Amino acid sequence: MLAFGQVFEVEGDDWNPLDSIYFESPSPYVTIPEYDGNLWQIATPQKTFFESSYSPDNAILTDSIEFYPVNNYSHFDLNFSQTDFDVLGYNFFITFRHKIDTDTLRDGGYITASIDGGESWINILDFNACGFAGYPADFVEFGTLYGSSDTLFNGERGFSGHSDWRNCHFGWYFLPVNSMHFPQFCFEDITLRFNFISDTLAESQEGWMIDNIRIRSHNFGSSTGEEFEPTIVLFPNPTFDILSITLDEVKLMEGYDILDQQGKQVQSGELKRQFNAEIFVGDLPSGVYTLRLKLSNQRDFFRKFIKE
Ligand SMILES: [Ca+2]
Ligand SMILES: [Ca+2]
Repeated sequence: MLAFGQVFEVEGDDWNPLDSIYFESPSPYVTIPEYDGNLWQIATPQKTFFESSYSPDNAILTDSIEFYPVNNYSHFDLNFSQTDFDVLGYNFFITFRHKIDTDTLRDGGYITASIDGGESWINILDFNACGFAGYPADFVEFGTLYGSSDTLFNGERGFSGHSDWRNCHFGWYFLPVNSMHFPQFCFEDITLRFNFISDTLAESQEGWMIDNIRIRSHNFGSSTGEEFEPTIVLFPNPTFDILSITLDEVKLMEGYDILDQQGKQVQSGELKRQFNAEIFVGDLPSGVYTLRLKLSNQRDFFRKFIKE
């Protein structure tokens, strides 16, 4: 469970946290496909170099006990949509902590992205394509990603070698001019795929471990107030019956809708509350839902939650 006030690091006051994945409870954004040889698992590390997670107790890693085998391909996905994050497509950043132990420039990990539902994938180093109304939504990174010469055995550029916990920080940057209410976005959905590969040569190495994935937007500041981006905490998440909503500043909540995964409205209501509110969701079937939160004099905000 995420706890209120739980802070593991400070990465700059001007980076708004939108959500976090600590791997201590199920996350609606994370998918680990099941197939033979997929090493990724969410677990408590029990290796020599990967002896502990960044935030206790769990991380996502290429097996919690064993060295990685030869000829492996493994992946997991992070799926984000505009119904999760209204800033998606023009001001959207990811940070994570990771540790790696592989055969340098042979085995390792790389991140690809798809904005067409998985039809095509591109290494995020090359993901610099979209623009909006003449303004580029450039991919940016902060010297924490692999570079163009960090080539793995299959020709992909990626992380490899041996390093202790490092931060990785990248995203898409678009300077808002007037308003957050753009008529369209560069992309409405994005999947980030974390790929791990190993070649035919056996090593006794531990692979790749990731923790504390944070989803952020940049706070550009505003005199108009239009770029208000609250931190909205849904708790507990997953929930069995009560979903508590807390804002990081006092705003009048007016109402909410709950949407299922097909986007169909399955519950709605008035709130007329400031700062925090509770919703009974005990009648919903188990699954992943999106809460659309309506705030007075603001656009709607969308957040995902899991009903157990
Ligand atoms: Ca953790
Ligand atoms: Ca190898």
